Amino acid sequence: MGLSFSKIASYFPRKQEVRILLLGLDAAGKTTALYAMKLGELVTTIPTIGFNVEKVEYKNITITTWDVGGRDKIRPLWQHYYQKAHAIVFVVDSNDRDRISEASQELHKMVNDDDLRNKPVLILANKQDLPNAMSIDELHDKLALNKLTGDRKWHIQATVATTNQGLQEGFEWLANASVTKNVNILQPLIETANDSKVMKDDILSMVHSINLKSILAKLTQY
Ligand code: G3D
Ligand code: MG
Repeated sequence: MGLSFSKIASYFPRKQEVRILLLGLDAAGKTTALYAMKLGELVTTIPTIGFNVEKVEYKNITITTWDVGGRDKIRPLWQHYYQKAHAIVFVVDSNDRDRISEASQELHKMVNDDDLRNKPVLILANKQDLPNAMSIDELHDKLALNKLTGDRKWHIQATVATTNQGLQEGFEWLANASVTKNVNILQPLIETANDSKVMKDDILSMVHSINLKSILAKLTQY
């Protein structure tokens, strides 16, 4: 079943800012998923520090994506996005048995981060069209999803991003999970577009000075 972004937008309450992080190892299918959803313009920012952030905005919804894994030095830069996120989508290449444990480690590092605690997590078990793809049951095991406990809402959804299958179901779940009870998620964001431009300029200028400490100090202000 296909999914259009206007449909995704209709799942969420109007006028409420919704920020979704779409993360996963490289080649999991994140960019493909964003295109499959027929989003607006995909904007890539901050390429100079090897931290490629792709972002799409549609009405009140922003989806931001980057590749996770390796490169511990740039992790602190993610924190800003973590703090502001309402929900997380973690994309897994179901066919990549060699890197499934790395994907699992990244997933758990992410969900255990204080800034993401209790935010809903949708796991997209992507590339289900490939004959050797791991099943949902196998992924449940390999990704140690039984460790996602507590108040957190999570869901694993089989997808084929290239043919836009499963994305609608996944995002429907996410929208439902995002609009009930959790006060953080319902809290409207006060930030303006101007704020994010100031932040971007700040990051770029800090990056040019290549001083990770000052970057960290500055990021905590947002
Ligand atoms: P990323 O943004 O997470 O790094 P991409 O991943 O979206 O760039 O996808 C990486 C490769 O996986 C792409 O192939 C893409 O076409 C493919 N891919 C994404 N989703 C699926 C899927 O559901 N099934 C299959 N079979 N392939 C998928 P290329 O060849 O362009 O590198
Ligand atoms: Mg990509």
